[in-house]
Formats: sequence, structure tokens, C-alpha cells
Amino acid sequence: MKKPVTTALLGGLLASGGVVAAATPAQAAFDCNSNVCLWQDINYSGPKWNFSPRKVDNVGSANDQATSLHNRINRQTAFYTDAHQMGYKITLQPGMSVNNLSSYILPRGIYPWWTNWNDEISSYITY
Ligand SMILES: [Ca+2]
Repeated sequence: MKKPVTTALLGGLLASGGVVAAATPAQAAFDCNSNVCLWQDINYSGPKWNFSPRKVDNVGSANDQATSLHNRINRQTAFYTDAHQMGYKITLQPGMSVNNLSSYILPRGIYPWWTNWNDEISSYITY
């Protein structure tokens, strides 16, 4: 009885060490050098769009494409479903990132019809 417990504990420690070691390349892949970065896919992958302005009325080719994002600027940033900061809004705190916008409910249309923020962002403003 004692031996399996010890083995399980060691296995847990080794697994924990493996997770820490694996976090380094994952963080290196998180590449956002602008104020705001949008990615087409989850977990900051796929095509990426970089934005420097504090206000963008239309994210252009990224329109209705973003699935993950990072607010790198040291200000709150509000993202909108429509151009020119119109429609629904979701606000990210400074430095906050979202690895999958599908997790955020968008209360659009007639209740109880709910959608989510995946492929919805069209504009943003920092403040
Ligand atoms: Ca949109």
C-alpha cells in the first residue's frame, strides 16, 4: 500500500516539473509587441493582427475574425461588435488576454438566444 502512494507522489512531482518546463516555449510563442494583438484562432495562434493606435474604428482584415486577443497596453481597452465603437462591448483590463473569445457570452437578439464573442470584434478604444 505504501509503495504505490510513493510512486504516485513522485509521478505527480515529475508531471508538475514537466508542465513548468513546457510553459517556457508556450510563453515564447505568445508574441505581441503592439498595444493590441488579435489572433484568428484560439490560444494566440493562426494569423495575427497588430494594432498600435489607442482607437481603431475598424480593424480591417481582422473584422469578425478574432478568436483570441491580448491587451498589452497599460490601459483598459473596450472591444466592440461593430465599427466605430458601436454595438456590444467587452472591456479588458490592462495586460489582460483572452485565449478563447467563445467563452464570453454575447447577449444578442431575443432572449434566450445567446451567442459569444468569437469572430465578432470590429473596433476598439483604449482609455
Ligand atoms: Ca463585428
